[in-house]
Amino acid sequence: MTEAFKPIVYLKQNCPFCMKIRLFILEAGLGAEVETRDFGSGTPQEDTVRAELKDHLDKVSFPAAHIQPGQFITESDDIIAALARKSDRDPATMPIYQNYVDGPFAALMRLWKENMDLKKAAAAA
Ligand SMILES: N[C@@H](CCC(=O)N[C@@H](CS)C(=O)NCC(=O)O)C(=O)O
Repeated sequence: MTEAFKPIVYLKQNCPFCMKIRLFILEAGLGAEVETRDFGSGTPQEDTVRAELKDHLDKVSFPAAHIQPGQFITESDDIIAALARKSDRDPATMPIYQNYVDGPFAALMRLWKENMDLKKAAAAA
């Protein structure tokens, strides 16, 4: 990434989607080229971040990124794809990132879906 504009990523602590971005930035060595706004849930920092983003996104969710001047995006996969394009990196070749996505992250998503299905079944019973 050689352009003057430094992308900003907004990351909530302990958010599994945000963890994908953290690992990608670390493994790609982009720590100096991407600014990270890190905040905990329910903190004053979260209020500041939400106030900063609310006029730029239809719905604020995390991770979020100010990816180009005036362009804000959400969705972890879209943010990683945009950062990868800008920095000419390929996340598919990054073993730590890929291990997280295919391992703990995928397991978490499966458990989340199973939990939703069980709740629906319990509510319908
Ligand atoms: N599909 C989204 C899911 C993101 C998501 O569900 N993030 C949660 C935090 S873990 C969120 O933003 N919840 C709503 C909120 O905090 O306002 C992605 O991959 O980025």
